[in-house]
Parts: sequence; C-alpha cells; structure tokens
Amino acid sequence: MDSSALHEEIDSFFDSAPPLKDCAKITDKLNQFIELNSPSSGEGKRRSVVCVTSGGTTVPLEQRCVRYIDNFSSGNRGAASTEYFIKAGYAVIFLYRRGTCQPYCGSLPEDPLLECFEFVDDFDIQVRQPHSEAVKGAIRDHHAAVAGGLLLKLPFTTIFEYLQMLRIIALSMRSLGPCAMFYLAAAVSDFYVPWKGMAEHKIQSASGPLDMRLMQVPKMLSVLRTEWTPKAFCISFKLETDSKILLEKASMALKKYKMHAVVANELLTRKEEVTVVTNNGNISVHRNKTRTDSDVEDPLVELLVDRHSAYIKDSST
Ligand code: PAZ
Repeated sequence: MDSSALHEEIDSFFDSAPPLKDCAKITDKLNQFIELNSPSSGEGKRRSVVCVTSGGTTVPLEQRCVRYIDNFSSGNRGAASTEYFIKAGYAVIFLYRRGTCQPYCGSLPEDPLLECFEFVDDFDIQVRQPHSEAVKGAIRDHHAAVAGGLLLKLPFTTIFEYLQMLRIIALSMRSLGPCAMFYLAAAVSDFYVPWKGMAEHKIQSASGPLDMRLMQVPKMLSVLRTEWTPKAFCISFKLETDSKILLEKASMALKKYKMHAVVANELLTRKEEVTVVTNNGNISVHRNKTRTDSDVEDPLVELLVDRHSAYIKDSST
C-alpha cells in the first residue's frame, strides 16, 4: 500500500472512532509526567521514558456493546517488564487493558481482595499471614513508583481507545527525542468493525446466522515510527502459534515498520524464551531455569536497555 492510501485509512479510522473519554485529562497527565522526567524539569532528574503497552484490545460488535472480539494477552509480560524498566531507571507510561496484570502484583493470588484479607473482629480486617509480604511489597513498590513520578498508568479496552491513546502518548513523547522508547507488548486487533457502520443495539439472533465483514485495522506502526515519534527507540512484538513462520514474520515486521527490534514469541513457550530480531542478527533470550522465580522479562529488558543506551549515545554523536 502506498503512503497516501495508508494515511487516508488512518485518518478515516480516527475520524470515525468514538471520541476518547477524558481526552483532555489524559493529555494533561501525560504532559505533566513527561515534563517531570524531562531535562528541562527543575524538579526531577532527566530519565528515559518508555511506553509499555500491555493486554489485548477488544473489537466491539455493537455500539452499546454486549458482544466483542478479544485478543489474547494476560498482561503478564507488560506488567513484569514495567517493574524491570523502573528498576533500570526509566519512567514508564503503562498503557494497559483494564482488568489485566498490574506491575508489582505478580506475587498476589488470583483474587487478592478475597484471598488476602480476613476479619479480626466485626469491623476490622487484616492481611492473612501467608500473603502479608506480597501485599506489603505490592502496595509499597507500586505506590512509591506512582508517587515518585516513575509510573503513569493509562487503561484502555477497545481498539479505538488503544490507538487514540497510543497516538496521544507518541505525540507527547516526541520532545524526548532518542530518550523515548516504545515497548509494544499489547496484542492489538488486526480486524475491526468501523464505528459508523456498527449496529447500535444488541444484534438479534432471531435474524439468523451472523454475517459480518471486518475491516483491516490500518497499520499504525510505520506512522508511529516515522511521523509521531521519529527519534524514539521502537520495539514491537510478534506472537505466532506456528513456529515455522514466526521468525520470518518478525523479520518482515522489522523491515516493514522500521522497528529497532522485534521480539518474536510463540504462544506456548512465551514465558520461557523469546527471540529478539534485529538488523544485526537474532538473539535468543531465555528464562534462568535454575531459579524457579525467574522470568524471561528480566534478561529481555536488560538487553533492550543496553541497546537503547547505545542508541542514545549514537544519536548524540
Ligand atoms: O500478556 P502475556 O504475558 O500473556 O503475553 C504476551 C504477548 C504474547 C501478548 C506478547 O509477548 C506479544 O507477543 N504481543 C504481541 C502480540 C501480537 O503479535 O499482536
């Protein structure tokens, strides 16, 4: 597709999307966060800022949405990576799907409210002993990151919200130049129903089998890379279930969208290993299997932080 056709598709996607709720508030929060972590800020010290996207986008089938198509992602990778980026000295904009995994909450049980707390008497509650350290750690580290201006959390649900928010974030991160990084781990829908042609009310089953045409979501990675934040360091992810096509698809994405690296992973082994595909070759990254509490995000983020530092250095010479 040529560039003007792509721009037309992108404009039409944004023009016809339902307006983002709280757009002005989100933009304000973002600008404050970036200002706080910018070189000109008197308050904080200059930091690199990474936008971590996490969780899957939904595609509504009705405007008053009862049914939707979903994309698989627990948000585990995005949440864990956020913690490692903060540990490495980054400020993180965490663009996440509502209800998915949150940074610093990885050691909590599935239903923390019901499983971690108990009544002491008729009025007061306390943390149950086995969960005490996990709860204290989650609250302490999460609140410290937010209060310290190192973590800004922005939730989305639909593909419309996700792409509108990604654009706002990218435009506000532009001023950071090469110190900006994108770590695009969210699972983003490839197909959608345009808002304007969408049924308003719940689709009725009495009308017989459902015949629905989905449009392709315009590929925004190339505009993110070349127009929204042209100097940012950009990492995208490629998930496949068929190992035979994974690396080829990741290499294609690297070239087509001019990414600095594409992290290739297979659904079944994604927690054990990933391959970082770059223009200078592929790097296999594994979880440390000698430790039960290790994860693959730890060495992955370490590698990408190293590459980003080299990129910042190169950009200044
Ligand atoms: O969120 P999670 O930890 O369950 O899984 C992470 C992932 C597989 C969604 C991510 O690594 C990824 O590959 N995201 C991009 C998916 C895609 O190709 O659209």
